[in-house]
Amino acid sequence: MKAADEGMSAAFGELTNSSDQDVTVTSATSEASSMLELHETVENDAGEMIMRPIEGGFVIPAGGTLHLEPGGNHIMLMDLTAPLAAGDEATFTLTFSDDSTYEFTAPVKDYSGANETYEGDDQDTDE
Ligand SMILES: [Cu+2]
Repeated sequence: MKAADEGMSAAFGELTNSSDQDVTVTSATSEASSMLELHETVENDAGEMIMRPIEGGFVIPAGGTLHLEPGGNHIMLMDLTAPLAAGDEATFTLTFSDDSTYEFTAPVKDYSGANETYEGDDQDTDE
């Protein structure tokens, strides 16, 4: 997770699917944010890179890995419940299309990137 005092932040990492079937992440929850969204980053008509909720969720291919990274797919923390400082940790729960869940803990790190513009918003995620 990217360190932030308030407002929005994002979580990045790798999700590996060791099964022989595609799986789809349909939602995420965390104590770190009252609302989370699954975002993709796309180019809009004006040629700007914007992020927006991904339609249908994150698909992790059978035997494959989904990379969550700045400038790409990521888990968006829309409204932090408390400041995220480097060294903190937060637990996330992913829900899949078959209603199964997966829980993991992610560390907070200082990171200067990941300042994509949110669709319909003139502000970026940075201070
Ligand atoms: Cu986002």
